Amino acid sequence: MTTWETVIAWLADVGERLFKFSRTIAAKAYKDFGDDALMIVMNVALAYATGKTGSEKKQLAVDMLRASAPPMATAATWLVETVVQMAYGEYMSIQAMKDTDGDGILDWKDVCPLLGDAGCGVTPDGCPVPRK
Ligand SMILES: [Ca+2]
Repeated sequence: MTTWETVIAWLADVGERLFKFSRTIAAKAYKDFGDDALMIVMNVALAYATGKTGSEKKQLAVDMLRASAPPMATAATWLVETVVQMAYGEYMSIQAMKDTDGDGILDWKDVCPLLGDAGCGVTPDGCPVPRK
């Protein structure tokens, strides 16, 4: 189970515990709530790569999630904030594992993140070895 799958399972469990009258519906709503949070965090990060501080982006994500979340989830402010916080953690770990050009050198240590293996291998810092 990945960290995010654990978060989603936890949310489904929160939904079930809080809303015993309709466990299945609540668990599903909370799982979707978690997925929405991750999507919102990713979209905010893409839209505001520059120009907003981390806490401004987090607040924006909290507001957007609150606006789109199921009413039973928005009742608890702490839950919206906690889920956004966890979605940020997941987003950061996805970013940390990203290899855009697929050359096996992760983006964060790839000097040429968009130039992969052009047929002659890549250097240890991720740039294509020039054709001889
Ligand atoms: Ca790479």
